[in-house]
Amino acid sequence: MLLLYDLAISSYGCKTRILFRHKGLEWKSLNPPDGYGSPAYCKIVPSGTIPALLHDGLTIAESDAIAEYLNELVPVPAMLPLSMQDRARIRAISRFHDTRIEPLLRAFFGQLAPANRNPDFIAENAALLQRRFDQLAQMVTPSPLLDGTDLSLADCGFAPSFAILNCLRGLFGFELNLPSSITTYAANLCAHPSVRDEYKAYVTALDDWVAAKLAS
Ligand SMILES: N[C@@H](CCC(=O)N[C@@H](CS)C(=O)NCC(=O)O)C(=O)O
Repeated sequence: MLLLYDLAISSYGCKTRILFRHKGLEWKSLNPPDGYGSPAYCKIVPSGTIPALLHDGLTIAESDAIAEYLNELVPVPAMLPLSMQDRARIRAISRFHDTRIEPLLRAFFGQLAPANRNPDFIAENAALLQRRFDQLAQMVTPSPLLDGTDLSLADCGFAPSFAILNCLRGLFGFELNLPSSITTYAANLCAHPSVRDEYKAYVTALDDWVAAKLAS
């Protein structure tokens, strides 16, 4: 049995759930006891982060490590390309997403409560995000996904990030010209059979979470 410490609103959890679906795996999501980061949860997962996978005596955090583990556990459909160079390229894109794009999206969360809003911060963060998406467009040629027609490990994290981006743009109205190749990629990714239901569920969880923040 695969157990995942997770919450519906977790973007890295969503990344992992897309992988489960693509691999045809059944899993059970568990709420971290007392919430992520809590002393009770840190006793199980020392970093306190979600997602964390429990399987066959292994407890492992970090979504990319979980993704590689699942890809080895169930090799078909393969989510890494055949050649060593292409695998390195896909891993690099996944790291770029997790370390350069997602943290900028997350940085907007502190601006949700109307009383905390700082227009300069929002504009500056949007400019940084623009730079990262322009860089992404230089490093990838989606056709239609990052590794051609096969869903790869690098694609999974982008789905929740596109949901967050759509939500934040609607809310804050900041300037961002997503390169056209990335706009097309987002549409293709979110319509993929292994992604679309999880994407839809994530949008619902995100809308509920944002509504609660706006009311706070
Ligand atoms: N690098 C981690 C990031 C996971 C992460 O930041 N998860 C958030 C929830 S979506 C979290 O646990 N935040 C709590 C914390 O950073 O202490 C991964 O890829 O799993």
